[in-house]
Amino acid sequence: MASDFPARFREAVGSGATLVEAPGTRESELAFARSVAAGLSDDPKWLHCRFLYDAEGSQLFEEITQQPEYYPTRTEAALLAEYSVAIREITGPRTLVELGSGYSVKTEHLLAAYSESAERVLYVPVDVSDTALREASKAIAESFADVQVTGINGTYGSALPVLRQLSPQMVIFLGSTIGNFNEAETTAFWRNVAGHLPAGDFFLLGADLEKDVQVMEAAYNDAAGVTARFTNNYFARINRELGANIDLDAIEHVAAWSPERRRMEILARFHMAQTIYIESLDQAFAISPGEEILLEISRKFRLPDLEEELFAFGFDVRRTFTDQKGWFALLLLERIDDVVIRPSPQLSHNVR
Ligand code: AVJ
Repeated sequence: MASDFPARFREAVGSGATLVEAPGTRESELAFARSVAAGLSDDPKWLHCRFLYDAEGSQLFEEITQQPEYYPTRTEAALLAEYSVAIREITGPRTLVELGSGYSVKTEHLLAAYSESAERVLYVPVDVSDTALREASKAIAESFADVQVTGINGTYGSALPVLRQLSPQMVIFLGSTIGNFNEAETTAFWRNVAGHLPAGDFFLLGADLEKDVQVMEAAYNDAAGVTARFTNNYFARINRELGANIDLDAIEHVAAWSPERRRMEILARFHMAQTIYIESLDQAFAISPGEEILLEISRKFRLPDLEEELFAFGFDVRRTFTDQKGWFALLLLERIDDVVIRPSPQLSHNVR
């Protein structure tokens, strides 16, 4: 029963377990098929970006982060290396909860800073991949004797009901994954987090900032073609898991900046007609030559707008860390009490 999860999690932390599975984590066999069918029935067509990250896709994404054009990961890692101690000095000792932790590589800077000043640090990584969680907790146990890892295998949402019991804490959400959410999803996300995070707790957000269009577009069109393979893998996965027979050579990877929506859009353009047949649903979808399917968005942010939006959801910016070029930002946010209404410096210097 879903309501038992906070109690189960409390027991797991108490007994030092490395991993708890949140309810509903195992997807039904049909979930992928239904999601693909929903997107391909729409006009224009789209596909849920979540399904880009199967074992194959997650590995390709790791490879993307190592490409010279893909600046976000290394810029954020450098900020964490430089400012983790400053962040800990502001928040004081705390439990660290990380949404979408993956292999927790960048987080090691924070774990080092927080375990330096406390006898014991609890780290709660949250991820849908249990393999990544297991490998991360093993690596952390080897490097940090004073860090207890109790991970949650589940979606971001599944972790929210346990936040109340983890206070004082800092929730970490890195990589500008927030940019994957459209406006409606972003609103739902911040509402949900704000509703579960007690006042006085902190939230560390990694956000990719607007910059030269050429720089942003190059990051999603690397010369080695890894991002193109990442796009291709979505359709290879449809073939593998849904019994389709898509000609992968018919697909061209397209990644372009949308000035209206201020986001990168990653699409697959088909230059030949295709039929995508989904076995389990016995449904077929026709793709016309030239048709494009939207796979992923990556919104880029302007700091004053982002700070204003966060304030409206009950998050006050305590400090913003950016690199010299101003390409990426780490925002250290404090959850403030809803009933306290006070003038916001962000809002006032934002009125231009
Ligand atoms: C993992 C969502 C942060 O938007 O930059 C990178 C995904 N897709 N290249 C991003 C991605 C293609 C990435 N995030």
